[in-house]
Amino acid sequence: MAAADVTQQLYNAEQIQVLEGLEPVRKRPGMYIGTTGPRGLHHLVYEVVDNSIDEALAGYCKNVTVVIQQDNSIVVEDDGRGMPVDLHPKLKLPAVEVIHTVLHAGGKFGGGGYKVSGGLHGVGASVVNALSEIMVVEIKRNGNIYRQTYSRGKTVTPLEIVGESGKKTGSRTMFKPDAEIFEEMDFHYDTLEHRLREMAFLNKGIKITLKDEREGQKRQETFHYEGGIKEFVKHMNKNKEVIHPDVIYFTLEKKDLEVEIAMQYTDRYNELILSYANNINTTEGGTHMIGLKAGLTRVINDYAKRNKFIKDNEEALSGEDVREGLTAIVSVKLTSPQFEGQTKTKLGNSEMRGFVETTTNENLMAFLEENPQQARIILDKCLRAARAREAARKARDLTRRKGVLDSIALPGKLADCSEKDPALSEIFLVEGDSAGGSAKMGRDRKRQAILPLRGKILNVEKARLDKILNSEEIKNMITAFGCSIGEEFNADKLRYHKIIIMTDADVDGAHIRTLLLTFFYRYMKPLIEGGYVYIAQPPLYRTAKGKEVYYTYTEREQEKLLNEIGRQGIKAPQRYKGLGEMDAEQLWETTMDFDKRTLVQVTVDDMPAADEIFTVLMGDKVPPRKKFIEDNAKYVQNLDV
Ligand code: 0RA
Repeated sequence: MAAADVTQQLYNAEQIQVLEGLEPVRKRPGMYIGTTGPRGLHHLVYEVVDNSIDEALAGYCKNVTVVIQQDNSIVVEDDGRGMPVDLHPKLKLPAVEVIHTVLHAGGKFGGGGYKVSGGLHGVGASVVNALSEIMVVEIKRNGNIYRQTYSRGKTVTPLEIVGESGKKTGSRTMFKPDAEIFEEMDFHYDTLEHRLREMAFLNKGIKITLKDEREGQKRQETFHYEGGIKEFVKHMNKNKEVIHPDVIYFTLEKKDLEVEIAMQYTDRYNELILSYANNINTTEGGTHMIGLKAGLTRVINDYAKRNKFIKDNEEALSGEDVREGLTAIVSVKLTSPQFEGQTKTKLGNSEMRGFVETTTNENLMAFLEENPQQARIILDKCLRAARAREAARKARDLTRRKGVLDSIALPGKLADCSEKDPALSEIFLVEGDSAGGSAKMGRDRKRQAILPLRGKILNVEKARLDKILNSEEIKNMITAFGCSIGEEFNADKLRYHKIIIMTDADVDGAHIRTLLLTFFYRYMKPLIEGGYVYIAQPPLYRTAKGKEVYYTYTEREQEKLLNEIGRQGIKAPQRYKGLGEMDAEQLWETTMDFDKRTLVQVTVDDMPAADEIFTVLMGDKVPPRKKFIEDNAKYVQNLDV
């Protein structure tokens, strides 16, 4: 019997567990897809794509196509076996109908279906149906083309045979998200592109095509990487200087565990290690990450000792030393992943740690031994990092003696708040001494602290820790926050749960904001991940008519205001040039008042993308920076770098 036939028998409708209907999904969509904003909207696409990727991982499918259609509906098509259509023994419904109309139906939940399965929430096709105005599924299987239509979680037409498929098999899903549910209906090509490219890197050999058919935005790209995550590392390093030619790559599969690792050193000072479990970006790390780090530190030290890069009596290289400038990816696949942590993105399976560590030990050592020239370059880099770390330690000891890292003495420029509970306290990082002065006068002294920043802060992308710790502005921030940096970062010691960047709405302001975010991203990443960082939104215009004063925050709002109150009796409205033009009361009223202000929380959805942006904007290769700015001119008009 052919393999496909066997599987068809193994995975039939009987395995599909029936749990519950779809009403709860429409009542509380957030529970199932996180948000009803743009993120949740795009999540629908990933849910459908994940099913095709699962089919590809099982070895039955090579091509997946995603189309954004004219009317902003989505089509996902694959050339797998075609979704099962046989009747569910108890429900007497075709399996495909159960999959689309019953919550948590599908082999995934019955066990014994696919070996590995992605999807962070794993909510599947039924949730997409529940949140779609219309959904049409077409299946090529058994020589037939089947079709069924659903809407808002309910079946609209029975499963029908609508044609012949010959020998072809596959599944095609069209859905249009429900405008009653989602706040915004527009799919972003770039967002889908990022995730689909990532999927193609993580599942080598699979061909994923993304096509935009919308008027004025027509384009198409195919992501297909025979080299898998090896090419992912090349992609992440494309705007950096790599220090040795080969991406180190190895993989091992053993029973139900699978690991794939790729790494390459750059001339940078920061490390970028991404970890995935079943295609899910485990941003909180976990056992696979620990295994990789342990293996790396072990191997580099063993090799260094054996080849006399370090003497027996010398101190071993630390984990930080051997990771300086490293770009690496560890991707594991396993049958029953345990996701832990606050955002359920930390892999908990303990068997994975030893598995990854051993694989790293053996393969990385083999690479170093077979490539002595590259090994020397890598070892030199690690040794330089160790020496710099020693220098930084001295600098840190000095600064610590002065109390900078443990906030014994708060900076003189800081106007602290009197509140002691960090959850109720916030700190404004204010551009310039004059705005700083207004902010100090206008603030709520109990809960708001002000730290004025003078001019541009140091670009941490181009400096090592010892130099960074010599920067006055940076020292002030570290002291004021109280949470230290790098490996020593400790969120429990954070003195304010809101860190609010308040800069002018101009080119310089945007630059300072980017410099600050770069610093936080590279040295205090948990601040961003924890959602502690915000951007204040000062008004663009102040408009006075009679006794009334209006503040507006965007050009559009200003237009609307002028249409409403009329243009008579108003001088050509004054646009604020900077925060400094506002007096204390105005600054409070428009930007700092808890009840009236708007704060934008800084989040990083996509770590590789964020790394790329900071590398390009703050690094030293000019052509990619120019290209980035040209490509994104619409969005970052006022970003000068
Ligand atoms: C046969 C059996 C099973 C799934 C599929 C085919 C299949 C599902 C999808 C979803 C999108 N494209 C697809 N292609 C094939 C059941 C396996 C299980 O759920 O455990």
